[in-house]
Amino acid sequence: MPTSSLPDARDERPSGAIASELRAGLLGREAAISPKFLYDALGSRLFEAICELPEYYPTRTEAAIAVRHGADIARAIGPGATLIDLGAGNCAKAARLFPLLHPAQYVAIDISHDFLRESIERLQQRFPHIEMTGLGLDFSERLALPGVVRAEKRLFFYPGSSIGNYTPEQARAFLGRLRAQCDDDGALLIGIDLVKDAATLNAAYDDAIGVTAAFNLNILRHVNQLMGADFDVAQWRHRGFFNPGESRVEMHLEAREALTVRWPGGERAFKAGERIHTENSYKYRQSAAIGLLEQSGFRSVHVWTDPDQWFAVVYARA
Ligand code: AVJ
Repeated sequence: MPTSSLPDARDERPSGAIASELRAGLLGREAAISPKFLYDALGSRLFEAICELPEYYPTRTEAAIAVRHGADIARAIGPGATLIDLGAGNCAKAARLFPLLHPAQYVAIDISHDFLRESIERLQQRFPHIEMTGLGLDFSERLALPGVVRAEKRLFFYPGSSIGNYTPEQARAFLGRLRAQCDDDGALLIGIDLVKDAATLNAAYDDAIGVTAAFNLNILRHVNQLMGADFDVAQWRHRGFFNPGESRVEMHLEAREALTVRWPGGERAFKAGERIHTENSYKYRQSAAIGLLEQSGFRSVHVWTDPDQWFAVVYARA
């Protein structure tokens, strides 16, 4: 009988640790907030809306690769995997793999625990025969998998180019931690966004109707809630642009006027035009993407891409 456990392993860090991480970021010479804090319940919904935008090419390009090469991908992986979905969100990408992949167990992990709970409840009704577990936790610094997660044939699934949120150095460390949790049959199926022209990238991260702006600004509401800060969203504007020197898109929030943000025990003054860095989204050349996986201890890397070479789906064996 399949079992389904709902997101219960909430972010295991005490809320004090989250507040001190946020404080350190806000007090840096260049203020920063980690992109993982974009995802509260509203942020997860806004990200779903971004994925529907005509300008935001990654989701539909990755989905087209999965449709076109799904049979090949499934053949490479084989049935009976322990499918571990990192940053599962609405679980839609994994759900489309189920009929091809026939996983033995599905483990969905996301920092946005309430959103994940609703997603996995819906999914368990659609696929009652697949054993499912939801874990509401932050896996960015360490990945502590509870005993319910099978050790055999783990397939870490990291779609959407979320790896781009890490610097290449951080990405190698993160992927190395996944590799260390694989047995000999373990593997990784990952989506990696590729370098392309700046106009396409700029439009994707600064869309015409302002959904990405809302997604970025919502981080301030979430931070207010997490650390008791008094950010006034109306005092900030969204910036999203490609930085070719670093091969990454950057998102920032820019102060519209001079202002001071206060929280229990501290404050930070911002000049007009001063920014908070909220996200990096690194874009790789295909050769660099393969190198990243090999340097993390994965091997026999197989790459599928779209005709424009905008996005890569990569399967790498442990
Ligand atoms: C979920 C990290 C892959 O970097 O494209 C979308 C997040 N930020 N629009 C990305 C995002 C702005 C997205 N990832």
